[in-house]
Parts: sequence; structure tokens; C-alpha cells
Amino acid sequence: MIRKFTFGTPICTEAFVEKFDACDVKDFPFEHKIENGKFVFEFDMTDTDIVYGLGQANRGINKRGWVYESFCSDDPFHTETKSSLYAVHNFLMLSGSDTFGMFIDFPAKIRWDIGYTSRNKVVISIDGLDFDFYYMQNTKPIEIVREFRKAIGKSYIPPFWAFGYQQSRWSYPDAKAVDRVIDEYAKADIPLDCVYLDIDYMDSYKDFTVDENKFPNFAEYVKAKKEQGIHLIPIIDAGVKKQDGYSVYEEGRDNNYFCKTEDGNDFEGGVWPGICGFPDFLNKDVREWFGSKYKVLTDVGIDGFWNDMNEPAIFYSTKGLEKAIDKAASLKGENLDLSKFFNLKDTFLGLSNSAEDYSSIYHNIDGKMVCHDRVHNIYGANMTKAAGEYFAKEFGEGKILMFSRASYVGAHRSSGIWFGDNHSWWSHILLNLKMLPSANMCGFLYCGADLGGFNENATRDLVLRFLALGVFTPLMRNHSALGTRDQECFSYEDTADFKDIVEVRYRLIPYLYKTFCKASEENDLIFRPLSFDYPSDKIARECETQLMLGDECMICPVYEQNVGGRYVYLPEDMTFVKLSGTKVVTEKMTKGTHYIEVALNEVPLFIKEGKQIPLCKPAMRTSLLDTGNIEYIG
Ligand code: MIG
Repeated sequence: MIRKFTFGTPICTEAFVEKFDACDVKDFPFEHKIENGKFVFEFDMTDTDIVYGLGQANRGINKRGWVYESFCSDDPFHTETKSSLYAVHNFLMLSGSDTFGMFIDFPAKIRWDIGYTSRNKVVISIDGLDFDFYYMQNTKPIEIVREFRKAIGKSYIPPFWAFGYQQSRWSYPDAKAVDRVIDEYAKADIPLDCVYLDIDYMDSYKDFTVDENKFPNFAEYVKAKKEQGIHLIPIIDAGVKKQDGYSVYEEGRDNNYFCKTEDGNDFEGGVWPGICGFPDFLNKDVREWFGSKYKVLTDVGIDGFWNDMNEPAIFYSTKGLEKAIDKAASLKGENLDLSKFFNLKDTFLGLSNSAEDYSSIYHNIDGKMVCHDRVHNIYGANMTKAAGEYFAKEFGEGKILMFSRASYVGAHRSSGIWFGDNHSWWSHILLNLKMLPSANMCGFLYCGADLGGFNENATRDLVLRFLALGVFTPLMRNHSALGTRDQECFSYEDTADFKDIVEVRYRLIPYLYKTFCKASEENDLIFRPLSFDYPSDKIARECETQLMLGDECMICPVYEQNVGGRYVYLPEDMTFVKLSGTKVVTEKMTKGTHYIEVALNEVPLFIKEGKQIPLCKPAMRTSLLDTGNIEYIG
């Protein structure tokens, strides 16, 4: 049962679709106090309790032993000691001595101290007094998840082709570069369904424009690619370039559709195109307006998008930059001592995503001026809802691929997410794995990380191992940052190994798609921690390197360099399956720990006793898959 408690006058986030009558706050289930305008509550854990949740967040599946902060952040360094990433998913669940879940519907900061200050204590501090609190009690974590997911509404299902392999990079700047990617994949005989257009396809980084010099006759080009079975997926950024004559900017300015400062002027911040207006996605007229702008691109045949920079990321504000430049000018010619120099340096380093700038932004919510600080965590989610809702209305559900960088619960009904700017680090294979069940708990089923890693240079073996996990993630996209080593499958020697991995994905698509749709229909998880299925198995309860997939499988990627395999724990007898291209090798294994050998061109998988999964023949495109021609393995 879900019990709702309402404190103060919460801002409506639209996280829930089911309505609940509020209970008496006197029955709030936790010890709590109000301290400096914050609502603080706590509960105890025993040594063996597990804490799940927080969706797309740092660290383990078990969130214990760290402090997290709900604050959508554009931070490309996902190191262990970070507390915030791009998304905010305020769902938490305790399992063990007691089993309960909670969702805090509050779009400003929340601090989650989960055994950080005191080993066996959870202290949650909400940065305000207006919020809805949902409390869910059940004996099993999976039942809590299902109840929560039912209440927040059905998860987005993308088009079938979005389960194909996707290639991205910042950027393929023009048609020639895109064609080369498609040709090279064809030459290497590796399947491919999508190629991404990062910011350089636009005219001067202006949303909903295409640079004619780089993509002459864009409509024809999109059509020609479609005929080759390739979908082009352009990026859309939150900031709209300030430029007279640019219609999107002028419409936004003239209709007061941009975020304001306290004095009623448009807030101005710099991003890729220079100074931008930031659409006020908290306002429903603005959402409708911005959503309908995607039409410029759907009209020419585009059927997929990724929304970026919507935390929102702001390199600098006009005001902040002015102040910094004045400061630098005032110091000109001075002999700077240490503190003056570092102060100057910090002034410039602190320009991006500054707390001061965020505090100076105002939204118009139903005619009321609301400071950005109070709604920061739903800005990006509302940008994506603007698009998703337009697509659903215009084309019907599931016709357009849409995923976002920033998100909040509720956006899962109209889009997926990707996990942002990870690194080409071995540790990020596991970070990717650990986020999957947590994101699923919060409704985000269509998700995945930048395979091969976004920042820095990737080695061949890293990309192969990353892809071997990506074979199972609904979004299977290889993406890499500007200035990094080429990371496409054809960029490394012996492309046959890459072909073997990507083909396995295509063979599994009928199974993965069915598992995905079922999870959406039944409010279920695609990926579960082993502890959900084997709650009294001590080893399974602590496992953070393997996941259950659907009702049939367990996955266990290799995540270290220079190893020919890994140890894997089987909580029951299973069949070990090695997939590579069209090759399938199976071996029965008994409950317990085993060392499995896995070559770079192999995808390891375990199938539970008595279960089978379907495999089709590989194909170069999802549209060419013969899903009627199936063999079963297990
Ligand atoms: O500040 O558009 O996460 O995927 O390639 C970088 C350029 C802006 C961040 C996205 C990344 C994308 C990049 N963007």
C-alpha cells in the first residue's frame, strides 16, 4: 500500500499518475525535525540491511556508505566521490530487518546520508518544507518497486529499431563524415541502425536548424539514409541562441518564453552558441511551443532525438562573466600574491553552473514567479516531456526515439535516458552495470551508457568489453568526446571481433524487445540485483558485478583489462552460454563459484534451469531481422 503525506504546498512535478489521499502527517513513519528551513528525518539500519534506489546515481547497487545529493549536475567526472550526477530520482528502499520504500516528490535539493556519517543510520535532509512523501511497505523489494512503478505510470517504449546498434561521436560534422561511418560499417559487415548528429550539424549551434553547407538538401539526405535503413539522430540543447532574425529566439523573446531574472529581463547565459535564452520549461505554454519546434526536423523525416545540457548546463552568465572580467581588469599589472591569484583563477573556474546564477533564474509557473532553486531538478525533465508529449500527440506512442541527459521521475513515461559523460575507464563498465537496476526501479527502462566511454581515449579491448555489456542494455550506443581517439568498431584492428559482439545483439533483439515491453506493461524490472531473486543467499545479496535479466538470465560482463575471463557466482544451477557471432557454446554449471573463460569476441550469459531464450539470425539492420526464424537455447 502507498501512503502519501503532504507537507506545506508542494510544487506539482507530475511524477505520479495515480492519485492518493494524503494521510495525517502525525502518522509520518519516521523521527523527524525541522532545522534551518530543512525537513530532516532518519531511520536505523542493521549491519546486513541493503539500501536500494536513487536511480541514475553514483557508486553501488547497494547505496550504503556514501552521501548523495539530489541536484541535476553537468559533471563529466563520475569519480567515486561525487554525490550528484545529471538525474534526480528520489526513490529509496530498505531491505532486511524491515522492508519499505519511499519517494520524496520535491524538485529542489535533498541530501541522502546513507551510513556516511554514522554507519547504521540513514539521515535524509530535504531542503524545504513543501513536498509530498510517499511511503510503501511490503515484504518484498520487488513488490514495492511494482507498486511504485504502477503509481508513476507506464514506462516509455521506443521504436523497435532503437534496439539496434547505434554509432555516435562528437561530432560527425557533415554528410561526408556520416556516410563514411555507414560505409565503414558496411565494409566491416557489422550491423548498424543509427548514426548520431552532435552539435556540429546545426547552423551556429542553433536548435532546430541544419547547416546547409554541411548537409545540403537535408530532407533528401535523411530520406536516402532511411532507404539504407539508417536513422539519423540529432541532438537538441536546452539553450536557444540569442540572435535577431533567428525565429526560435525571437518567438521565445517576444512571448516571454525564456526564464527571467528577478527584474523581469530574460536570463542570459552562455553555452555552445554564445549567449542563450533558456526556455522556461516549467511553463506549460512554453512546453507546448518548444515541443512543436521539433516538427522542423520530423517534417524532414527525423524520427529520433537526444536532449542535452538540460540540467541546465550554463558555461557562464552574462552578469557573472562581466564581474569576472572586471575583476581581472582591476588586477592588471598587479603583482599577484598566492591568494589573489587563486581567487582570480577560482572566479573564472566558478563561472560554470554557478549556484549564484541558478538562484538568479525565475520561472513562470501558472502566473507565479518561482525561483529556479525550488525547481532545479525538474527543468530538464520538463524539456524532455515537452518533446515526448508532442511526439505522442503527433505520431502516437513509441514512434519517435527520445532520450535525455537530465531527468526526474515522470519523464520515464515519455523518454529514456543516457548516463552522460562517462570515461573510457575500466571502472565505468561496472558503474554502467550498477546503474541499470536502479534506473529501472525509477521507471527508466530505455537507458544505457556511452559504450567505450565518452571522455579520453579508449583501447580496443575496453571497447569490446564495454560493448559486450551493451549487448544487453536497451540503448546500445557507442559515443565519444571531441578530440578523443576514434572509437567506432571499424577504427580498431581485426574488426571481425566487433562483428561477433554486435551480431550477438541482433540475435538477441527479439528476446530483449519482448523482455522490455513486458517490463513496461507489468511495471517490472528488466535488470534486477541478484539479491531480489535470492534474498537469503549471502553471496548473492552482496553481488555487485552480475545482474538478473528478465525471468530467464543472469549477465556477468568481464570488466578488467588483460584478463581472459572472470569469477562468477551461480546462486543455482544454470547453463553457461557463450555467444559470438552465430556461434553458441553451452555448458551446464552447478550452483557456486566458477571461473569462466571469455574471449574478447564473446558475450557471456547464464540461463536458469528449465528456461530457454530465443535467438534469431543476425542481420545488418533491425528491419532485416527475421523474427519468425527462431532457435531456442538454454
Ligand atoms: O559539454 O554536444 O553529454 O554526449 O557529445 C558537452 C556535445 C556537450 C555533452 C553530452 C555529450 C555530447 C556533448 N555535450
